Amino acid sequence: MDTRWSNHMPAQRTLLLITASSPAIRRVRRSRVLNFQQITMPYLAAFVPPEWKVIHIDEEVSPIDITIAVDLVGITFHTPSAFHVYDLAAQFRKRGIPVALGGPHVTLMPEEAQAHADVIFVGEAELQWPQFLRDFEIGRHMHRYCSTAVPALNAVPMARKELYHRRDFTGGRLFATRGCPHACDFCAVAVMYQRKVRARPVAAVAAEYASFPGKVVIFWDDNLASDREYAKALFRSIAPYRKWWSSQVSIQAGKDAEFLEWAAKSGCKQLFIGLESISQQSMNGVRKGFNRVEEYVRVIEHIHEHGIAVQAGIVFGFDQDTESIFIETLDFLESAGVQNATFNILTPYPGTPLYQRLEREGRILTRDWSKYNGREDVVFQPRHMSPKTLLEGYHYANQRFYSGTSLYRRLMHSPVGLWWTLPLNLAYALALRSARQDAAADRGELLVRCASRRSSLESVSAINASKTRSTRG
Ligand code: B12
Repeated sequence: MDTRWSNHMPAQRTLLLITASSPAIRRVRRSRVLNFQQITMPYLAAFVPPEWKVIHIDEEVSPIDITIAVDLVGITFHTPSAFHVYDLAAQFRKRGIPVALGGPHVTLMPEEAQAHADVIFVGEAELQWPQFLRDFEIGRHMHRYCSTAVPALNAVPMARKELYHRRDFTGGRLFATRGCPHACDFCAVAVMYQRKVRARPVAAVAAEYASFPGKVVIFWDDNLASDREYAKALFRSIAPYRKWWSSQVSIQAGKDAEFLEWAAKSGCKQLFIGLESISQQSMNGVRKGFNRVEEYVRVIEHIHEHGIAVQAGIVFGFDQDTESIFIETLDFLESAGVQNATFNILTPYPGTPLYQRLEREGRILTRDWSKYNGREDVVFQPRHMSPKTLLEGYHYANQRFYSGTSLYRRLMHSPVGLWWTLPLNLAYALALRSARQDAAADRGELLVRCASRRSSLESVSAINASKTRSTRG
């Protein structure tokens, strides 16, 4: 129990909520055209009693004034921002302002986070956060609140809209379900939510969906297809609002005609699918064998047939990946006519089974969490290539995917949503180019030259292809 804050509390208390994003992760993510708003803090604010004044600072939008007069600070953050947040926390605590930390990194690394905070929240906080605020008000709070049971989401409030700050070009964001039934080795969600999938009542989700004044809505669900019957009921109830929406789903969604039919009727314009890899061995190796690579083309076509675009989540660096994976993946994405892709370098987030295995095998190269960004740094020793090759292959993938030729091949193959996928692809191509120029300037170089890397990757691919041919022949 901590009783330090009970005295001299003003009648109205002020709570500062921070959505943290370190300068390093902002630099890494500068090529993202759409920088989506995180829900967490506007949502947690909805649990705060009305006597509190709540301020939300989203570091993607504005810097933090460390001299601000507040009674309590709450910070949410991902692993790459951890050191930055510990620094921020230290500055507030030096001024005698208590700091509460929560979010994925805290849940996965509680001992580390505890050393930098007055109070930490391990796991989901729907029950513990209001409890803590009550404890805080009477000056008797604990240092750690753990969610002992996963909370039901039957009666959770809508996030406070006035606390959204980012102009992310969407009209609204919400979540309908939480959790995912799968246990992929690299995914933090499986550890955070213990594979327990829960859903908000359809009517409550539909009411929040309808309450957004904008046309485009994002469902920030881990896997909106976790419970497909629930999802279909939800789609039927949001269809009358005639908005457009997108969400993340597992590959099973693409095999379910009724799911896709209702998704399309209710305004779904794009589905993000974690295809992860076109190597079945790689998928089997990280317990994502339910992704059947031989089904990818049919699944993508099926989604396209419903007028829905596909954004593929792709990860490079699995143990079975060799240098040819980059070219082969891009060949696949182009021939399948995928509209958008998010490429990631495999990153073993601490607390995941992947991290534990690589640590046992002595393959973790750094514990500098700021490098756990999945975009600019390789933090482990890949099995069949050097970290440098993995990084170059990742850059090659981005550059080729957003090149004019690739754009033409992909969008001509499937012109689904061409009117918006074309400008979005062009915007990404421009953003990537300017990010490359900034990166080159950061490093004091004139130009980042990937052309030579491309030709060397292509020669590796050609050698592999001829090897395969000669084996077959
Ligand atoms: C939406 C989302 C995004 C959005 C917005 C996030 C943002 N920072 O702006 C975008 C697309 C921008 C994004 C980016 C990234 N993301 Co992301 N993202 C998600 C996703 C799908 C949903 C998060 C969400 O809104 N959940 C709903 C809210 C209500 O839940 P919550 O945040 O967990 O909060 C609950 C508890 O954790 C707790 N809580 C959280 N914080 C706090 C703080 C306090 C004080 C308290 C009391 C409680 C508390 O209370 C809440 C209620 O229970 C999650 C998956 C997931 N389910 O977490 C991945 C996830 C969080 N992302 C992840 C990653 C890796 C990233 C990136 C690093 C990817 C990249 N390579 O660029 C970046 C980092 C961006 C950044 N600026 O830091 C990982 C995090 C792993 C980790 N160890 O940190 C996750 C878990 C995905 C995964 N499968 O592994 N992301």
